[in-house]
Amino acid sequence: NVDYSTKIPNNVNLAEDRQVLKALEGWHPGYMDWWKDMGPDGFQESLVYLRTAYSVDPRGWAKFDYVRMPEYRWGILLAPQEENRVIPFGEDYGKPAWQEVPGEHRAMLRRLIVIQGDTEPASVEQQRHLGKTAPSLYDMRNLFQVNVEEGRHLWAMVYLLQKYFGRDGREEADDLLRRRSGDADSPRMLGAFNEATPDWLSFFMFTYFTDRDGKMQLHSLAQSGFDPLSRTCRFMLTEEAHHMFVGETGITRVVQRTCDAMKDAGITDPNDIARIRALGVIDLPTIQKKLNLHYSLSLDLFGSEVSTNAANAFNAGIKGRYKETTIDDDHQLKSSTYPVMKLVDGQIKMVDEPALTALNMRLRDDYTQDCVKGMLRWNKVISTAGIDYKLTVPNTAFHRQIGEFKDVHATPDGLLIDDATWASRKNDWLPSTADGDFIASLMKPVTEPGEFASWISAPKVGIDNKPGDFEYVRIES
Ligand code: BYC
Ligand code: FE
Ligand code: FE
Ligand code: FE
Repeated sequence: NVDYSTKIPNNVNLAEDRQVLKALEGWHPGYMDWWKDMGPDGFQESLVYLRTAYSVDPRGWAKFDYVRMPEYRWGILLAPQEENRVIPFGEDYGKPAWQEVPGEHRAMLRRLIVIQGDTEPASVEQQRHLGKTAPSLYDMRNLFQVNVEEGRHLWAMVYLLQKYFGRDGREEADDLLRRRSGDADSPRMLGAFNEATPDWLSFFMFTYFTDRDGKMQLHSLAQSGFDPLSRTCRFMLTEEAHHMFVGETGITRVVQRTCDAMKDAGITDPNDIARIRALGVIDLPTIQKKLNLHYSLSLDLFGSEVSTNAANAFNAGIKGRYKETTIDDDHQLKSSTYPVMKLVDGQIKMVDEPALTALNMRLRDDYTQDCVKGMLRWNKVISTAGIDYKLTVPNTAFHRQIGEFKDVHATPDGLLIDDATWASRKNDWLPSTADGDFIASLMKPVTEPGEFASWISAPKVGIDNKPGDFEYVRIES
């Protein structure tokens, strides 16, 4: 059900939507220029064993084959239209979902689509140098799979902008190719997307924690009363699952390798850092520091705990809650409250706020629960190895740049501390320059099929059930 006859594969009948097809075809060369400048560095000619979406049927939407990334068929894929779908929350609760942009919510809707769209190319930019230090061809392939799909997510938002927002939509689409992650003059819109992803441990943390913000936000937008946005996000979520798989299994494999090496060397103390590092693996406390960094950066992506933007988007029927349709309440939040973590007289306290303004906090709580679930696996590996150590998410107040705690310092345990204490202890909680240098020293590329770098164990199963020594990337092509 996907039309591959047009230059832009799609299931939205672009062949008969000439104006939008023309707009997208006009945008295409700029996208290709961007991909060549800012996409994976050094591997544009390599053949990569990638999956390409060929339908939106959850069972079997993908086809695997060797593809040169610039020839990847980035397409427009929306989940099927649900018959008689209604707006599931807000002031227009129960009315038919919008197939066109409701005029009074146009600016808000455009803004959310632009912000969502902006993160997708940003992550590709952040990760563009990682191919050169991939710990295996398997990992390299997964990186590139994530990258082409983030590229497709950009296409998904650009389609909405060009189809539904006319001239200003086209301008926004052009701007999405103009901004650059970390650029001083024209940065990406959200904080975490201007941070570096310097090494593969960061990449795995990013796909675990930051792509998971993507999951939560996409779930909220999938509830949208604006049906084309909802359908787009529903399909994007099926791709997102793989990104988080890459993060979860990536960290599991790093932890596994560390524990195995410690066991082989007869080391039981996880804080025996010099000896552990000498084994060519990453010590658990350093993994915890990276976790602290990426988790706290990702919490910032939820915006302020108390937000009128969030309340307005909910009232408008534009952005709902995680699993909105399964929540048993009025879906309007007329009188309910929600407990919000706040700074009151220099102390961290839970305060009941109107649920409507506390929606960012609620989504963030759902996010934290989701994060913690996958982490059980990492801790299982550690405890099975007989090592007394536990990875945990830091307190919400730790290392924040957005929201209630942006002006204070807190320990990972949530103890408020002064500037001097923070300055002297910071390197115990966040990766230091020395930690970064050590990790960087391990980032030696491994390109022999079936082989893995010293600091990460092999995956349990291959992609598309391929054997362990499968050549996922043919670098010389
Ligand atoms: N950095 O009321 P507030 C993904 C701004 S990730 C910089 O507190 P609001 C992916 C905010 O824009 C998912 N600025 O928050 C993952 C506002 O500015 P204005 C991306 C920030 O609006 C991995 C002001 O502060 N999708 O897909 O309720 C790889 C006050 O805002 C930040 C979305 O985020 C920040 N962290 O919520 C690839 C969904 N936080 O208007 C992809 C769409 C806030 O005063 N976006 N600000 O100039 C949204 O739903 C909302 O915009 C936010 C913020 C949740 C981000
Ligand atoms: Fe994405
Ligand atoms: Fe990051
Ligand atoms: Fe993603």
